[in-house]
Amino acid sequence: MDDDYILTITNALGEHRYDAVGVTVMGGPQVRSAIAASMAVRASSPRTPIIWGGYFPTLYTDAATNASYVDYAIRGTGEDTFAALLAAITGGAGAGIESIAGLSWKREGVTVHNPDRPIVDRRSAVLMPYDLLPDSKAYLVKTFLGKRTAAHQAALGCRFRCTFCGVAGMFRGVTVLPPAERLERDLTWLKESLGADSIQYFDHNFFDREEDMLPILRVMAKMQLPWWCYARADALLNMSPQSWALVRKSQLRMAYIGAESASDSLLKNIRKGTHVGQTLEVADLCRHQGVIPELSFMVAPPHDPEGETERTFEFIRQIKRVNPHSEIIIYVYTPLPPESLPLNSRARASATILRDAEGNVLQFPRSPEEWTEERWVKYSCHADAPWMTDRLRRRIRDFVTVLGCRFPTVQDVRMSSWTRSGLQALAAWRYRFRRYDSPWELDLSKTLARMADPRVTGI
Ligand code: B12
Ligand code: SF4
Repeated sequence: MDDDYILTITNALGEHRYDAVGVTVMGGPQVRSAIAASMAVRASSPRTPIIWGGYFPTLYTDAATNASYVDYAIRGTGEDTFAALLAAITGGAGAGIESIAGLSWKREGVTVHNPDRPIVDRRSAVLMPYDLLPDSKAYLVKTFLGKRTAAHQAALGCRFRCTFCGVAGMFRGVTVLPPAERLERDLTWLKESLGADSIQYFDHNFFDREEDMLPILRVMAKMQLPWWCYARADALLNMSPQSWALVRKSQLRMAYIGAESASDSLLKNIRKGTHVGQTLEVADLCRHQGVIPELSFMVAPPHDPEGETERTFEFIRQIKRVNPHSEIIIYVYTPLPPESLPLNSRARASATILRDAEGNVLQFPRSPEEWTEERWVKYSCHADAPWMTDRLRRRIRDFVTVLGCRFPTVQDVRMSSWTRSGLQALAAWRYRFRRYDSPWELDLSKTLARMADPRVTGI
C-alpha cells in the first residue's frame, strides 16, 4: 500500500513521540523490509523500543532477538502480550517485564524467554474500525472468485501439529472458531458497506469439527459470497451430505488441501494424520461437489529427494486422471528447525540430522540478516533446500512448467482463453509422453503470456 514506507516511518517519528514501534514479520522476503524499517526507526529515534511480532519471531525467536534493533519479540498471538508490554514500557523502566507470558526480551544483552501464553481468541467483540483506513476499498482485489475479493480470517489456529508447519509452532494444536453472529456481522459489513463480492478466508485451517462448523456454514450459505479456504482432506471426506449442501449453497469455489506427499510413511513421519488414499478420494469428492481442490505437495524431502519427487509426479498424474480440474501446487519440503516446533515434536525433529548436498550438517541462520540470504529466503518459501542437487532442481522446475502449461490455473484471471488453449496444446505431447526435460518452448510461452504463479502470489 505504501511504496515509500521508510520515508513514512521517519517522517512519523520526526513529527510525534511514540512509546514503541511494532513490526509484523513473516519469514521469507518480508524479513528484508522488516530489517530496513527497524533500522530506520533506530536511526531516527534511538531510544524508541522496537517490538517484533508474527511468524518470524515466533518460530525463530533467538534469531530475532540476536538483532540489535529488536528489543522485544512477541511469540504467538499478540493482543494481550502487546498490551501488557506497552503498559510495562510506559509504566517505568521494565516494570513487570519478567511476568509477561509470550514475551522474549533482553536482560543485559542476554535473551530471556518468558513462558508461553495460552492461545485465546482476543479479537475485538465490536466491528473493527475499517473505515479508519485511508482507502479501505483498495484492499479489495479482482480474483477468479469475483471482481472485489476481500480477505478475512474467521477461525484462528489449527488443532493439528504437523511437524513441518509454522501454524503448529504458532498455535500449538489449538483452534478457536468465531461465534456465528460475529462472522455474520463481519461478512455483512464487508459485503454491504465495503462492496466485497467474494472472500478469501485466511483461516489457518477452515473446516473444524462438523458440529461446530454448522452454524458458521449456515451464515455463509446465507451470505452467498463465493469463497476460497485452507482445508484438510479428512475433514472434507467426513462431512455429512447436510453440511455439503450448505457448502454448495455458500459457493465454495476452491479448497487448498495439504496433500503433502505420495508416500504414507512420510505423511506419518510429519504427523499429517491423513493418508495418500484420502487425497485421491477428496479429489473425486470435490469433482462431484463442484469444488476445485488445490492440492499442495512437498517434494524432495532430505531422506530420498529424487525417489520421493518422482513418486509424487506419478501420483499427481493419477490425481489428474481422477479429477482433471485439481490444481497442483509443488513446494520443496523444508522442515522447520527443531526449536521452532511445539515441545512434543522437538525430540523427534532433533534426532534427524539434516545435511546439505555435500554432507555437511545444516546450521540454521542465527540472525534476521542471515535469513535474508537468497538460499534461506528460498528455504522459507519452500522453493529450495540445501540437500538438493542441480539436476533435481531442474527436474522439478521442468515438471512444474509442463504441468502448469498442460493445466493452466484458473486463478490467473488475466490469461485469455486463447492463450490458455495455446499453452495446453503446446504442452500436451510432453505431458503425455513424460518428456519434461528442458521445455524451452513452454518457458518462452509462459514468459510471453506473463503467467501468474499461485505459489508466490496467492489467489
Ligand atoms: C496473507 C498471507 C500471505 C500473503 C502476504 C500478503 C502480505 N502482503 O502480507 C501472501 C500470499 C503474499 C503470502 C505469501 C507467503 N506466505 Co503466507 N500467509 C498469509 C496468511 C494467510 C495471513 C498472514 C497475515 O498477514 N496475517 C495477519 C497477521 C497480523 O496475523 P498474525 O501473524 O496471526 O498476527 C498475530 C501474531 O502473529 C501477533 N503479531 C503479528 N504481528 C505482530 C506485531 C506486533 C508488534 C505484535 C506485538 C504482535 C504481532 O499478533 C497477531 C494477533 O494475535 C498466513 C496464514 C494465517 N492465517 O496466518 C499465511 C502464512 C503466514 N504464509 C506462509 C508462507 C509459507 C508463505 C510463503 C513463504 C509461501 C511461499 N512459498 O512463497 C510466502 C512468503 C511471503 C513473504 N513475502 O514473505 C505460512 C508461514 C509458515 C511459516 N513457516 O512461517 C502461513 C502460516 C500459511 C501456511 N500455513 O503455510 N502469504
Ligand atoms: S499443515 Fe494444515 S493441518 Fe497441519 S498443522 Fe498446519 S494448518 Fe494444521
